[in-house]
Amino acid sequence: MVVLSKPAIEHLSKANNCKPTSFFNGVPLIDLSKPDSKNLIVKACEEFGFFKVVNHSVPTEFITKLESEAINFFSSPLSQKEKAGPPDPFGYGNKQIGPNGDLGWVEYIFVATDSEISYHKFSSIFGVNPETIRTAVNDYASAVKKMACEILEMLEEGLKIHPRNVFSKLLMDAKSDSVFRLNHYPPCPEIQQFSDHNLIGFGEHTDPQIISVLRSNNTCGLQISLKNGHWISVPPDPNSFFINVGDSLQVMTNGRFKSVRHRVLANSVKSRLSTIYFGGPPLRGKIAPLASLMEGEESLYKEFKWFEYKKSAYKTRLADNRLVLFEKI
Ligand code: GA4
Repeated sequence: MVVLSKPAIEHLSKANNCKPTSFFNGVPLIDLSKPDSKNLIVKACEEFGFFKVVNHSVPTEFITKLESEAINFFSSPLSQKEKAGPPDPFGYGNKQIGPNGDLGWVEYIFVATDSEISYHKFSSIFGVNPETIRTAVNDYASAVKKMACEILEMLEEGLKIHPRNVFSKLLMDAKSDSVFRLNHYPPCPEIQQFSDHNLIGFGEHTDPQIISVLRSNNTCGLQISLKNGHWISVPPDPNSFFINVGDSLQVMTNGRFKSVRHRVLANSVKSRLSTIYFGGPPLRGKIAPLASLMEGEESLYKEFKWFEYKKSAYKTRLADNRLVLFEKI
């Protein structure tokens, strides 16, 4: 059994009035092999900032390998996992999310992909022989990044943006600040005693980057917030990927796309494992509404460099609206 370290469950956040809801069956489903997907992706980004993709190019063996390495790591003794923490921001984290006091019923590994920092961090997280998990993360992350770029290129076509590749080139840049996390939500039997609320696994937030790609095992928990503020439960699907619009894409589309607010609820019986690739721009990458999307419109946001937004994000709490500081008044 996996034991999470302190703080105790009483100190973790609860989501009120959210008895396990039935699944929402309206999550847009995009078949990447179909010619009309570019328009459906645009529609999904406008309506939900969220969609599910099937017929993707990520090899199943990369997914299974990473999942088995993650299970191995999370089932090791807490004392051993703790040697790899705390996350600063990279490393092993347990209940504490970010530097500003956010807590959740989750343990995780957070790493940079494809970089020197990542090499050193893997060695300190996974001890003397970090190569197997490092290879599993890098193979998986490269395949997912390729898919994320294909999706961004479809979006560019759907939006009729010039010049093309304006989003995907930020992720393809050798200095792209893309990061990766493996989240493990152990079952929490105590929550069966709560009558009118759920325990928060990962609190509500939006992702600061351009696009995030999530895959999970078959355990439920992920919820997204609709435009009207209602939370809906996303049916898990280990064979598909879920795509989130991030804050930076919201800015580049001048608010036409909205970054999706999402959260994860803890499960009383089953363990949930998810892997998320966050596709970000290079630190000095410029984030501003694209001129070709603004014909006749005023820009809603101040122009900024990604490192400025990231620095500001790390001063916020998870649930904060981080973009308000960058809105034009
Ligand atoms: C939310 C999305 C990603 O998980 C993340 C998170 C980051 C962290 O866990 O270190 C942050 C959070 C996320 C946004 C606000 C700050 C930073 C925790 C936090 C309180 C890795 C990211 O990029 O931003």
